[in-house]
Formats: sequence, C-alpha cells, structure tokens
Amino acid sequence: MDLTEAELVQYRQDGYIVVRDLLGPQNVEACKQALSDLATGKIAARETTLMFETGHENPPAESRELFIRKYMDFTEDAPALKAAANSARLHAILDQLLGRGRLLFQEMALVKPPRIGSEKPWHQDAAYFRLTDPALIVGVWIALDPALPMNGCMELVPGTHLEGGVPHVHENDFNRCRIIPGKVRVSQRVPISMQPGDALIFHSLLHHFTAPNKSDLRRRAIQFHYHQLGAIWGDVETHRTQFHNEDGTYAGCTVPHGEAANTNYNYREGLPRRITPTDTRD
Ligand SMILES: O=C(O)CCC(=O)C(=O)O
Repeated sequence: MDLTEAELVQYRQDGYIVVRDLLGPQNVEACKQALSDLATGKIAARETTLMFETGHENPPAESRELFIRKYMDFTEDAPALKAAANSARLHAILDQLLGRGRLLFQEMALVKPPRIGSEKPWHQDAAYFRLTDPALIVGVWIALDPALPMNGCMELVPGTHLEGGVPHVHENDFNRCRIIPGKVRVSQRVPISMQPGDALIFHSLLHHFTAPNKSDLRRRAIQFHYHQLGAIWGDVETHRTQFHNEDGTYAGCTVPHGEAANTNYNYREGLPRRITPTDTRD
C-alpha cells in the first residue's frame, strides 16, 4: 500500500500522483447510486446543494440527473460518499505525502453531463481557499466513470505548483474563476485518463482544467479537499500576498465577481469535518 520512492518524488516534482483502484467497484457503484438518489430525492438533500448547467436550471424531474453540473456538501447525507472521503487507503497515502492528521474541508461531485457538460477553466485550487500555506492543502479527484480527453478528464501542467500563486479573474458565474491569459503553458498540458475508482491526488497550486464534455459519455467524479491540522486560515490581505495582479490588487477567487476585496465572504472555513478511516476496497 505504501507509495514508492518514485511516487513521492513525482508528487514533489510534478505536483500530482495517480492512485489506481482507490475505490473498489462496489464502492464506485455505491457512490454513483448516492448521486442518483440525491438527484431524484430518494436520499434527502438536507445539507447537499445541487447546481445545474447554465441554461438547464429547471430540468424535468425524471431526467434531472443529466443536467446537474455539481453537488456540494453531501457527506452527511450520503454514507457511501462519506466513506469515499474517509478512505483508509487514501489517508494512509496522504500521511506519507504530507504527514499525519488532516480535516476534510470541501466536498464536491463534478458530473459533466453528456453533450452539455461545461468546461472548468484553468485555475489553481489554492486561489479559492484563504489558507496561509497552500502546501498543506491537497485535492483528491476520484473518477466514477472512465475519464478521457473526449469527455473532459483532468488536464494539468506538471510542476506548476512550484511557481507560486498566479493572478485569477472571476466571471459572473462564481464557479468560473480562471488564471489570467498568458499565465498558463497550455502547450505543456497533460491529460490524465482514469478508470472508475482511480484517484488523482494533487497539490493546491497545480494549474489544471477540464474541457467541455461534447461526447455521449457520462463523466462523474467526486472531489475532496483536505488540509493538514496545522494549516491556518487567513484573511483577504494574507491571500493577496499569494494571489495578486502586477499592481498589487487582489487576484484570488474568494471574492465574488463585482464585490470589494475586503468582503467578509470566506470559503467553507467554518465546516471542516473529521476523518474516520473507512475501508473502501470492497
Ligand atoms: O471535474 C471538473 O470538471 C473540475 C474539477 C476542478 O478542477 C475543480 O472543481 O476545482
């Protein structure tokens, strides 16, 4: 189960590793079922938020699931998704990469529907989180369907986590915050094809993107963000030291489009969840 020396080096140098079969097939099925059940209402979405593709906000009830772009905050509603976030194997790996002890502070399912699934622009996840040390944040993106270049798999530029924060610009849609033009080496992008149950573990400063899904294939994934116990949440001013324009103005993603940078808005700071290791091998 241990990471090899080469995998540890790859995380340090490239900013990511892929762990195959993190979730067994039954766990993958249980996660997909939970997402379907949250969409239909069979599982009550008490804490969960469902977000739809733009222009498809009121789909017919029977096909609702095929218009959802994102689910957020579902672990308390759906035990299968909570088990994935708590995967014992995952946390043994993260212990090796980052040291022991972390909290889950963000949980999402990103489900690019066939044909209408929209892109996620190039960004660094740390631009969304006002944590003072981005190296203490790790993202884990787990494929539930085959994720391929044709249906919008993850694409990333290896090594960019070593280059610090770069300026981002927010659009009207709060989910669409992108690295400013010219700061991404798009020609060096690497698509990461994955099979159901595989996990991409990546540094919060890594430049990454997913293309629109123009195919007939589904592309469901779940994504968790953890921070190490020693991590400290900061304010906009401290975040500005990582994410700023050349003139020094704030250029992170924690201030919604059109609002002043001194807003009190804070991304999910108050809702960290404890890790309870759970076997997800089937
Ligand atoms: O799965 C996707 O489409 C995008 C995932 C991602 O990079 C994010 O939500 O930060």
